[in-house]
Amino acid sequence: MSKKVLILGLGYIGLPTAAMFASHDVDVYGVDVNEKVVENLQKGEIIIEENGLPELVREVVKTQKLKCGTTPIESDVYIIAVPTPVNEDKSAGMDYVISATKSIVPLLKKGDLVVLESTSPPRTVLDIIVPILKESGLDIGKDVFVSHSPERVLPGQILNELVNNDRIVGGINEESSLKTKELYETFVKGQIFITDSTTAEMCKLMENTYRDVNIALANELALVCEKMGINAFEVINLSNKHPRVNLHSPGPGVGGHCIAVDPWFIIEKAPELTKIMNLARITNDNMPKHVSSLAIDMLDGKNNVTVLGITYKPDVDDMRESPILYLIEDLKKNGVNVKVVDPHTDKYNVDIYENAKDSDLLILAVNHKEFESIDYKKIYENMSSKNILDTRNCLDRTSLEEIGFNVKLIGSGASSER
Ligand code: SAJ
Repeated sequence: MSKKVLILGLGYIGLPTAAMFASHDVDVYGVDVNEKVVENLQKGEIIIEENGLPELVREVVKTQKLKCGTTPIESDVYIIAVPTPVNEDKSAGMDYVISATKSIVPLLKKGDLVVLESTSPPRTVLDIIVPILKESGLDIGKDVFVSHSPERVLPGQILNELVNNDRIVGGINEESSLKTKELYETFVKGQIFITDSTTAEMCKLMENTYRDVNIALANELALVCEKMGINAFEVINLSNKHPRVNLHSPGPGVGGHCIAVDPWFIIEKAPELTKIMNLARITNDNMPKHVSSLAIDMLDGKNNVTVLGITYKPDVDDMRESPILYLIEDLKKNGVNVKVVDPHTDKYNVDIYENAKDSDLLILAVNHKEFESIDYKKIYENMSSKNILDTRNCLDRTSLEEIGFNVKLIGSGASSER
């Protein structure tokens, strides 16, 4: 493609997208307000962990297909991939989207395409983006084309999913959609489906809400199974043998920048109509507190805990909205001493055996691959009390009990010591 592409926001989505276009022979200019991100990138270095991304970025910076800076320059295509956080009052934080859009207004010319990738409440393109772009004096829809094409990639699998996932494109008119489809055909091998911008916005939100509500259902089941003295994971495994059932997994809560956030963007638009979504959010947000109370029961008056994993899910370095942060906060509030081990973070990349020493309880909070090779016999010898709480159903209970541990699995009946 001969068109130049400018990407605003070089984070978890913007940077891989920029690198992907650049590796397909497109001239890409990345913009980020964070000078450190830009300085590093100019040297071909990145500060986020994502499979295959460092190599790809190094290559496209070297070939000069990807350049970057802190302010936008004239381009043909502008892709907005800035964060849309949720505010304290659960409303969508649209400030970054607004300032990114404003920053390109003086640069717009006839024939340009503007694509919003950031996950946004329904009608953002129509009610926020288009009115700002109109300040350019150009005819939006005729001179300048506008679409929403939400990112749908799974952190940890971003490069693969950017190429292979199906993609939704929602333009403000057909021409906008077609131009956006053509843009992403540069690297997307999945199907590209065309719709209007508000439908595209709602699709993205519903995908993550579907997952949130289903995880809440699994978490609720876990609480019931704990009460009934049966194992929720066994119930789920057997129930999922039904051809039309796909129960999700209970856990210590829902983290990350997407699933724990996106349902609020729908709820905000129709609070009176979104009771299930709202309740799912509350159920999932309560899980860290529940895990904390299970831990406190197991501690039985003792107070040294070692938490394994602090990121929001396995094998990523992202701690945003991680439920484990809330778990730790609640434990500390209850006077518990907490040590954390997490090989994916700089701060907690510490020796597991050293940090489990004198501990009264080990909480397996995130099932990182690195934890699969833990020598529990070695840990057992140095712990003060021999308790393990598994929040992910990833430990072999029988072999731990053979070593002598008292094991408790979230969503199941009593621990080994009945
Ligand atoms: N989790 C559970 N139980 C489950 C599944 C997940 O407790 O059965 C927890 C995880 O531990 C984690 C959280 O939910 O804390 C979310 O993890 P995830 O792997 O389900 O999803 P994300 O947030 O990493 O990525 C999601 C993806 N959306 C869907 O799968 C519908 C991804 O495709 C989106 O692009 C991304 O959100 C996004 O950016 O919106």
